[in-house]
Amino acid sequence: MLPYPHHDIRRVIDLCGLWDFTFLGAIAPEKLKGKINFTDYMMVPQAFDATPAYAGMRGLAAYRKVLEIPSNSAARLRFGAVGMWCRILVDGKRVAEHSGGYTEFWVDIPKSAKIQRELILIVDNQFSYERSPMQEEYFDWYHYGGITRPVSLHILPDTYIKHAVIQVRDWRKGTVDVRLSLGGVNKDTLPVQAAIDGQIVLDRMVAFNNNTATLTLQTPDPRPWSTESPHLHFLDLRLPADDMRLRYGLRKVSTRREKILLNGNPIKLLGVNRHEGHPQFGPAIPPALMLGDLQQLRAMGCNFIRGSHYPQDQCFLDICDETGFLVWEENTGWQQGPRQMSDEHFLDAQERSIDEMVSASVNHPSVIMWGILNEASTDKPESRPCFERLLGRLRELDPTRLITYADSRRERSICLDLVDVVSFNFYPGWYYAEIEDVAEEIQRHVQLAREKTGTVRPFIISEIGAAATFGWRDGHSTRWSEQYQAELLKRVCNEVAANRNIAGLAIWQFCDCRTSESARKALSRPRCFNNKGIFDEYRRPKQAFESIKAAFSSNGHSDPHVARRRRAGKLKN
Ligand code: ADA
Repeated sequence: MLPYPHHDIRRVIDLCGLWDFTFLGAIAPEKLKGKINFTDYMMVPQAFDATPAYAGMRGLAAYRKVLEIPSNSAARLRFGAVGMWCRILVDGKRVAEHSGGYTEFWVDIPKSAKIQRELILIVDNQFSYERSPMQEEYFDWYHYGGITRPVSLHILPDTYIKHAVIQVRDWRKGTVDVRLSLGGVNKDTLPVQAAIDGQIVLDRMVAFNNNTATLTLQTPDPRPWSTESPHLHFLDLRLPADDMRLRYGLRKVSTRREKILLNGNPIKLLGVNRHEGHPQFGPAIPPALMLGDLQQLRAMGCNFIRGSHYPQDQCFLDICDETGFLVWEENTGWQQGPRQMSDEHFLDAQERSIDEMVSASVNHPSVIMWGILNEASTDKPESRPCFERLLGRLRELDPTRLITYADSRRERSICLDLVDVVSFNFYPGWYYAEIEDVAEEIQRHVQLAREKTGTVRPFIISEIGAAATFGWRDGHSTRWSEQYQAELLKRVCNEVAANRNIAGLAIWQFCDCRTSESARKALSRPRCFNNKGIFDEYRRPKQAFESIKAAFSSNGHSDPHVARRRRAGKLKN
């Protein structure tokens, strides 16, 4: 699902739809022998283990599709995401393997005189540290399997546009740097044409060094991107035989003491953590539902989403670009300890995944922050080099965005000086202390963030919340009741809105989500769901929805879109 066509000249074949499918059982890929018998069908995108026929199954599954590629032509496949590990075969030959269920990756198809080509994917959703070191069973969300995001086939000329990164150099004047990378046959020079919003801004021979050139372009009629007015510009790049269309927003993210600034103005981030999950689709959320989620958030007065705890669907980020939401985009991780932090195999997988995340998401104006490794053991000496390496990689890939990570070790953490924004996860009134202590605990953490870094920098509450069983409205207002959750979150929102030293809030969490079925987890997770959602898993609001909305609007943080339309005279009070 693309919100706008990415190519006019290049032939792109959408491979979403029905694929041949078979579930092979709980075996290791090395044990797979002989010809695969395809006995069923599966929709792409979809998590196969979210369908009633294969619900909860773990093992290997095979997917097949016949492709048509012009004889001896270059071609590449783009996979939005495959959970969790996959091997890709073309005409029976292994061409690639990929691990990590939430990032986009590309696969080159070997040239052939044959037109019809058989594509087979062996997909594994079994927990295997060897194959999928970034996803482990103990995590507090359910790891689905299958081709969970869209797939497309790109038929390519000999030299083609591989990637283009747009960096805003001056958001007021509309100057942008475009780093253009070529794929296929090397070229030292090539004619390039660039148009912005339909006006040609460059048309000349361009010299490429190692297949890369940086073009500085001027937006003819620059309009800034903001949460209230998320204006997007279109860039069309043309080579003699290929093209690419990209969108960008003219905006700048920076910090000044305890504030996060968007285009020079302080902005308070108010929002939620959101898992990509639904009982019937797993992480393959239909675009209509993505928009529905954002509409609910907007109604509550939110402007911010932390994509917990993995890179988000590109379609979701596209909708955030268009609707003016701000996003914390985070690489996959959950409470890893010293064992993983000091393991090269794990670090390599993290680094590859960070590269893929940045490559796919770098042009989204909605993404203002990168994060890694939720709640890792940041108090252990093994973690410091790991955080230095991975955060360093992020800074190297993208110096224009803020860097953070969600820290739960707080007092004991030894990594907090490495970030631009200090973010703490803590649960007063749920895992410790009482509901009456919420405001004071928040204030204590603001102070703690300053003491730990010895400097004043923005502070975000990256997780806070309480569980409520949908529909359990109990006169006693105990923990697990909707009333308790609503009251706790009201106190959180009021304190955050009133406290000038807090730059942002991401409530845990947008909606209930399926989680690990291990006995250890299940006993504190009724139904094997994490029930701290403001909505249940079908997006039915709990009482907290109204209390958050009331708290944000009474503090002047009402829906920016409503405010804009009101100012424009389109709505009465
Ligand atoms: C942690 C974690 C979340 C979730 C939450 C909870 O802070 O980061 O993923 O597990 O706790 O519900 O306890």
